Amino acid sequence: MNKFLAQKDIIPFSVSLLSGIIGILVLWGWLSGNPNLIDLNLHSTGMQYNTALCFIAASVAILALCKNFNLLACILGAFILSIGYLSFAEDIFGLNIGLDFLFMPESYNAQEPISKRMSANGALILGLIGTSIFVLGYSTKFRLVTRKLLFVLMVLSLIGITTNFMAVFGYIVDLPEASGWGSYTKMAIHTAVGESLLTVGIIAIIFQKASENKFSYVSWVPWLIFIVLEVITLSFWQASKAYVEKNELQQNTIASEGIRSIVKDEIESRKRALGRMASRWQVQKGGTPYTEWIQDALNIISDESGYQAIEWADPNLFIRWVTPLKGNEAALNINLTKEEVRAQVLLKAIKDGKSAVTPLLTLKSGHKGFLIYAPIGRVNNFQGVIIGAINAKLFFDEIFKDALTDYNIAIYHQNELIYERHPSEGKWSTHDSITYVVKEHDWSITSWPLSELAEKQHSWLPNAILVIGSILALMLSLISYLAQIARKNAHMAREEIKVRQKTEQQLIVYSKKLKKQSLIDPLTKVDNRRSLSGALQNELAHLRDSEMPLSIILMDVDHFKHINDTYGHVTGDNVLQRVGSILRKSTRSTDIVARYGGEEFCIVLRNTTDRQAYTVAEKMRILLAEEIFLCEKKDPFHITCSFGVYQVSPKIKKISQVFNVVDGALYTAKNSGRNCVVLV
Ligand code: GH3
Ligand code: MG
Ligand code: MG
Repeated sequence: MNKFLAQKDIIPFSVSLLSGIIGILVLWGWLSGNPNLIDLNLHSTGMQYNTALCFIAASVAILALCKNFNLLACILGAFILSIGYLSFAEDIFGLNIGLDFLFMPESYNAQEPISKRMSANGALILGLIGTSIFVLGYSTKFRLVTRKLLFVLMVLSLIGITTNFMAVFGYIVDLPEASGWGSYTKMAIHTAVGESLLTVGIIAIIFQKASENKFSYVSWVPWLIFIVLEVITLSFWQASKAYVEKNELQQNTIASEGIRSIVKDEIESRKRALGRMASRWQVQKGGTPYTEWIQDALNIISDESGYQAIEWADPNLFIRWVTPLKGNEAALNINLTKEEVRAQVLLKAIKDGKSAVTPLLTLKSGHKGFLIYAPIGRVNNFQGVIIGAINAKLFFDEIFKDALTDYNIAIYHQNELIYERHPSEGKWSTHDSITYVVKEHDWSITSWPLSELAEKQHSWLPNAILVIGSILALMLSLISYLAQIARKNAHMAREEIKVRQKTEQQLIVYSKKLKKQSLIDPLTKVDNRRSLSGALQNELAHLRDSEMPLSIILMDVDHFKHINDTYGHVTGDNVLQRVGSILRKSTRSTDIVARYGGEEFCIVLRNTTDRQAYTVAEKMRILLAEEIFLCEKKDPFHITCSFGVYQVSPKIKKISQVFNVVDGALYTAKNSGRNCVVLV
């Protein structure tokens, strides 16, 4: 890597390069009037002019943060956050402060506008990006970077990146934008991608600042996991809600269309039936065979539901017969021109020569209903009119008997309820109901799902997503928190074990040292009396069973008192040290050399007979006698030593017995003029 592009800068550099390119291309699209650059998938959700400007500013700002041009980053950050938050406020409060055109050259206002307002969430996240850039620049410049501050910026960035990710995801799975979060996910796809890139750049810089300041970000992890999962959960919750509502609306719309077409079809079919009856009789000149009229009418009544009566009015528009007559007597001899509404429809039907339907009215029987007029012949050949009087309640009851039984239906005529199915279900909720106005009859038909169906339609899925997602978010962040604690504890335990092991080793070394010290004579470095006793006791215990001889030499420096007196105690000590070392050198490693008392030494020789021991002692005596000792300011001098030698009898059990015997030999040596070896 060269000096300009350090390894740590690779991520911020590349993301700012990419988002910068996006910004420049879109800006170019706006300036050159190329909608393909502004709106990639041409659904009128293009990247806005201001967004493109902010993208360019943000990519420069991220580079500035990398290279420590903190003031520049602050200025650009302030620009971006102002545009982001102001656009967000415009969106949320429905304002227009002219921000959309502020930076746009005049001539572009005239162009066919793709919506020029940033989407609310796009604007909000741009605000967050601007804030992060500003705060990073400011805090670095004035050395105010703290771990908490970086944590907060990290949270903002994660909210930003997850929301953008969900917006991109919304495009991939084609989330609806009708309701819920979905309406906010429709930012342009390249806005979402670009904002994600910028956020990644900011996160990389946050990590840089954290490591520059040696902040550990490990403890952030549980929080960050929670935030990411919760934002994803909320997005899916809203998206699934939007989906469910869209489906529900679709289903209910289809049902309502069905209901409306049933009404229309049924009325049309009645009009046609009466029309057929009328056309059959229009060809008959002269009188009307009453019985055949009646038979025709009875057929229609039995075939089609809801008829109160079928009547015939003569060319003067007086009703001349009614079928069935019973209960409808009041209609006979009525002059149809007397009532305005009826007359209007009737005259139009006669004029057009086509069947026509009256609005809702009160029939002569007192029931609510409507009339169908089927003229016999046209105006110039007018022979009267066939009238179908239909009882509205019976009619609707029949036609809706088997239709869409999951839905409630209410039909109004000029705000008057004329029919309702399943009235026990009470009022519909405006949310679920769909109303159609049937203009020609002046009816409005409202339908809405019955509670059972509504319950089915109101899927539990969105809430399940919310609950499960939130629980997952909580659990995973908790698990990562516990894992961190466990790791920390394990680390501490390992450290403690290390310390203990070290201490134990030190203790072992120390105790070995102590043990050694307790068995060694500090002056001469040969074994001390304690060590000698232990070893000798051991040898005596095995002596009986062993074939091997054991010999012992006891040695005493002659006239040592005189040496001390003549050359001083320090020289005396030196003499003792030299004697010790000479004795050690003139024995085998299996032999024991020990300081028995002041200037007395004892040598235990394993697997050695008294004769052999004698030879060893003699050799020692000569070596010691030949050794020259030096003393400052005095002449060099020699010493002599006396030796007692004894091969230990297997019968002997106590050490004291051994020493008594050998001491006797030494005593003899002293008395025999010293500087000699005496064998027991
Ligand atoms: P002899 O030939 O009969 O053994 O005469 P001696 O003077 O050697 O015998 P004695 O037992 O009377 O004196 C031993 C002396 O050794 C007495 C004591 O001061 C001296 N001595 C004992 N231990 C040490 C020691 O550690 N360092 C020195 N410098 N002198 C010691
Ligand atoms: Mg002595
Ligand atoms: Mg002595």
